[in-house]
Amino acid sequence: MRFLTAGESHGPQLTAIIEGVPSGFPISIPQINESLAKRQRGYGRGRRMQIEKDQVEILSGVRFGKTTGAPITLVIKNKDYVHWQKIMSVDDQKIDHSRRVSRPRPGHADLNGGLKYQVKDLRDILERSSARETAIRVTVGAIAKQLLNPFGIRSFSHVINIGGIEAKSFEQLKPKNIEELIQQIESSEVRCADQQKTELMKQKIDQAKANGDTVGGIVEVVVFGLPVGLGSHVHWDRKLDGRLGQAILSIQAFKGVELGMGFAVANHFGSEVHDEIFWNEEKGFYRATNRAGGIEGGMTTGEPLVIRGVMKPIPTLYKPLKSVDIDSKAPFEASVERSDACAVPAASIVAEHVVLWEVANAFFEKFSGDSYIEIEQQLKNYLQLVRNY
Ligand code: EPS
Repeated sequence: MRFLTAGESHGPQLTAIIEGVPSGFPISIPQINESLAKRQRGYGRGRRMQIEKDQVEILSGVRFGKTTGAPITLVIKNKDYVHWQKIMSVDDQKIDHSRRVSRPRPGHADLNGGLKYQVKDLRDILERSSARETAIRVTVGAIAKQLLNPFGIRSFSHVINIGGIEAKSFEQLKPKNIEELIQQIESSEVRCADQQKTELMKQKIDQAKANGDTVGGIVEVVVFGLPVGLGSHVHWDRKLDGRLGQAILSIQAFKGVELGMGFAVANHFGSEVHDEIFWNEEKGFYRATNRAGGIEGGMTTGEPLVIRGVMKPIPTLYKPLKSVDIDSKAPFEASVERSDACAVPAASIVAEHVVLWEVANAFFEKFSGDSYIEIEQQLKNYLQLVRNY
């Protein structure tokens, strides 16, 4: 499968076209909208989120609630567009430069993009580099989620650090009841299972906001029910961990990614890092630990996939940062722009959905076919082979 997205932050809409989706998979629009609503929530979001009410429209590829095998077109309308029609006009007769940007904001794509594309209105860059685009990527991931659902593959995401306030990771939580954990995450305004840490994280966001500043953090995504052997060891671009790394780092403002123990492996001996292999009649092959985060040799192990990403504090600050005007070359202190103080909770939803897209792609490479029935049969055969190995 593949997809493209298009659309500007203050343009009329965001669009995605997904190609290669097999037929016969149920698609629920309310389920996609639920993912979109979760991405819009979260303590620390700015005024823009009060304007938008993201709802997906499906314009092709789904009929009577099921995929047909044809390309799926997804659209989210930008409600804020009504205020930006002149500024974002396609027509060269209606040029309005009143919101021209000549002052590149440190930490954004503005300056590099302006130099690279040789545009003198940096709005041309910021409109597309904006994290508004993550809304449409969540819809793509929400389709992937529904393609994986019939095979018992489930996921969740949560926040384990905001501005240095750390909460337990999935491995540290060792939850006995996943549904309970998910409920705790969903009831937290920052998507953190720990109530006390939720309050501390909110205080940190308030503190940043009061100072005209922003905070980043760490999100974690967990995917269960994966069969062994998605991805491959044979080539660089077939390794699932490499592909997941690309997916996470492609999210606006993400600066790092780790799987399982991640960077902490540097502090340990090999005997403390690797997952020993066991076998019994009931489970077949299994590991008693999951330090690898569910991937070895670029392939899934059958244990839960555990991946984290770190998001930098949003670079649009009320507190001015030094920069240089592209016309006068004179230094200035960046002007005030509307912004979020923290978008880490939203980013955890984005991370989950980009991960699900990569997982779904790897799944359909292994179990390829044009229809649900074909794919289901292949999975059954393969699981039998694994069982009898
Ligand atoms: C963003 C800036 C803000 C955020 C936006 C991402 O938008 P605006 O410039 O319109 O105030 O609200 O995020 C979204 C619109 C969204 O849907 O997540 C940026 O510069 O990246």
